Amino acid sequence: SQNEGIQLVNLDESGVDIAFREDVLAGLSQSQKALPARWLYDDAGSQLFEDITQVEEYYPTRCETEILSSRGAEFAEQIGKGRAVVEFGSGSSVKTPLLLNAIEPGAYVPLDIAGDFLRAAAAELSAKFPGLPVYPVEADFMKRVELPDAVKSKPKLGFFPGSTIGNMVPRTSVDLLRSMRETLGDNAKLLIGMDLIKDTEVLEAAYDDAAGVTAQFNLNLLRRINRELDGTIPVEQFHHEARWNDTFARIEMHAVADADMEFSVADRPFAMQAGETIHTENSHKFDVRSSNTLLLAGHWTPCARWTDAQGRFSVILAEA
Ligand code: AVI
Repeated sequence: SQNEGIQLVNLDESGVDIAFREDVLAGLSQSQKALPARWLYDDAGSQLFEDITQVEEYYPTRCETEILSSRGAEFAEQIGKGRAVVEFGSGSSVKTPLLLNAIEPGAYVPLDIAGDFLRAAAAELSAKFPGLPVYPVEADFMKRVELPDAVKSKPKLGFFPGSTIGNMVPRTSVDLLRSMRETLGDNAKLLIGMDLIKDTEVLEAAYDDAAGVTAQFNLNLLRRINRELDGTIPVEQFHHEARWNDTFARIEMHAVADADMEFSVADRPFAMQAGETIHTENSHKFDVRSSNTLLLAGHWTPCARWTDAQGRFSVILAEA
């Protein structure tokens, strides 16, 4: 029931994001209340996520960076030179130069929904790699994207780091992988980060750090609802919880109500009982078989994989 697609912003006459209001009202009306994780990333949420990547317990960014910086020679050998690197949801990625340094690409095509941000990041990257043609494309990459003519004849390498695929339920991630396959065409390769299943304590700590940064990230969504949708959610009566769901192999973030309560959002009344939760995010974790199965279902054949020294995170190369 979670809508995980990316949409262009559509505001009503009073400046309210219509999709946000619809998702929140629908999500709070379910028996298990749930909100699509994409709404976690307003300005404050995006900054809090950047902060999360720096906390000790949150290993994925550190481990993936270790792989990308130490395996350059192997990437070069497996991927080859001259490919147009198409990065999905490039954002402000600091990981991109690590890959580009290793493989001598023929062009770089960052794809992102946030146009201004995208162009600024593309300009910064152009400055670091003079001579590399950079073609930013503002697009929703959940669907097939028409790439610029200048890269059409080049073989492509899709790049999707960060285990962002893990934030989607399998049905959505399979659709995304198939769209990527269509966007990138025949002879394409895909380099994708996928976080690994590990001890529950390590996973839960990564999503519930001692400094409370992830808690703030989670509860910021409730504050955003109050601010943007005229809500009266008593945020101080919620706490953050990170739960391992072993059936679905995922960490779930929940905002747990500490007391019985009533509140309203956009003039609609809601009630929660103490202990009831709002489910705000999934972060799926993989092992070799499940990641291979997902890629194959998405029309990609895995051909190489790398993990960090502690075996916590994987970067997988697949071919069309
Ligand atoms: C963006 N994404 C890959 C993060 C993750 O690890 O699932 C989001 C996140 N949520 C809490 N901490 C980090």
